[in-house]
Amino acid sequence: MEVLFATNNRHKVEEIQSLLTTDIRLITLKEAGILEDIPEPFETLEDNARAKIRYILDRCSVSTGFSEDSGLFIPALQGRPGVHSAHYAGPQRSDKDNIQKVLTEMKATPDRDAFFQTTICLIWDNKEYMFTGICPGQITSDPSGDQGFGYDPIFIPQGSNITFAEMTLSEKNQVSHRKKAVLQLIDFLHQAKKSG
Ligand code: ITT
Repeated sequence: MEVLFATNNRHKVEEIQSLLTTDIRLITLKEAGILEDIPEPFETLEDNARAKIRYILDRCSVSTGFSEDSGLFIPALQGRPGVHSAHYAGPQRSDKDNIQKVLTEMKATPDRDAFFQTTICLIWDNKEYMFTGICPGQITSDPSGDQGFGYDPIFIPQGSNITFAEMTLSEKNQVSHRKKAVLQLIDFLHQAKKSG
């Protein structure tokens, strides 16, 4: 089974591809011949995920696919960076600048709780399905590790004592928000394949 994944983020492709069973192959935007940036103008992950996959399906000959929108939510910062995680420090989308902005805003904050959330929007047979995964954890006071992407160097998932960026891909995949959402997607695709 081939499914289009509407993202320009190569780390997301890598993480999700490594979670999929061998009977599901991702078609990337590059393979579909789409190289443009996908707009994500809304204030919720659900609305942005829906907008991304609809934008891409309108532009290619494929009728089935999914997108995901994700972000880091910090209650002590009233939920920021949230849906604005990718360009929190500005349009240049620098992971380093985003991390620095979060650490500066949290300097005097003892409450280090945070969570990552991924929301996947699948369009299948003209219908829309949403799958959500959450990973709770804590924000460190300094960045540590060089694996992964985004805010991985400052996020320690619950039950661990190292950051996502100090983990291998398979260690991160055991507990990540993305994995929790992808497992629901895989379940759905397997059921759909059986019944159709
Ligand atoms: P697409 O829209 O093309 O899929 P993107 O990078 O713009 O790619 P999002 O709009 O969903 O993706 O932004 C999510 C941002 O949240 C991402 O750029 C990171 O800064 C952060 N993020 C999401 N998941 C993360 C993870 O597993 N580890 C670290 N940071 C993550």
